[in-house]
Amino acid sequence: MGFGEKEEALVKESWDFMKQNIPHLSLRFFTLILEIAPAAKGMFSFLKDTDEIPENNPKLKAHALKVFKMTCESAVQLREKGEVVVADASLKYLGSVHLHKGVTEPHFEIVKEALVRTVKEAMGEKWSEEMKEAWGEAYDQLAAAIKAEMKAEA
Ligand code: HEM
Ligand code: ISQ
Repeated sequence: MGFGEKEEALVKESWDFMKQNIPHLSLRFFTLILEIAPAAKGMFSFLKDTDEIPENNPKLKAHALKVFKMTCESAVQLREKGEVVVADASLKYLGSVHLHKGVTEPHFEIVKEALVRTVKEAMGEKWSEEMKEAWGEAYDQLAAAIKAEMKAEA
């Protein structure tokens, strides 16, 4: 599937809607990641020493928000420029962080699943198969760019 005006509009529309509920959604996103892959917990510095997912961990929220926002913004850039661009962190830096945290290929699928499910839950009746495809595509493009930087540094 390509990423055109329609896909961009779907991602933007759902992102605008989800913005109203960031604290809840970031927690939900993260909870889903750990539900799908409990072992991933040890990778996150802000969770290592806790037994449960903190309800009110500012670092967790800030991080999860960044991931959402970055996926959405890179989706817009993707359509406008035809390439992945990330705003406040360079791709090289993101590649490096994930490489050193031990993130591997299968992890990217887990985070994708959690992201798509979070959007689905948030959108309720507004959710559609097209929306799923659009977020999936936006995520895949960003993930591919991060993975390419990881390979380059490894
Ligand atoms: C850190 C984004 C995929 C695990 C980060 C940071 C961002 C980010 C923005 C914070 C970097 C910083 O400011 O220091 C993304 C995006 C992804 C992605 C956009 C996919 C498109 C993944 C995957 C995993 C993962 C698949 C594995 C489960 C981590 C970990 C950190 C991190 C462990 C470090 C957290 C810490 O302890 O500070 N990611 N990430 N990320 N990410 Fe991801
Ligand atoms: C970092 N990378 C990917 C997903 C994340 C979700 C929540 C917090 C931090 C993250």
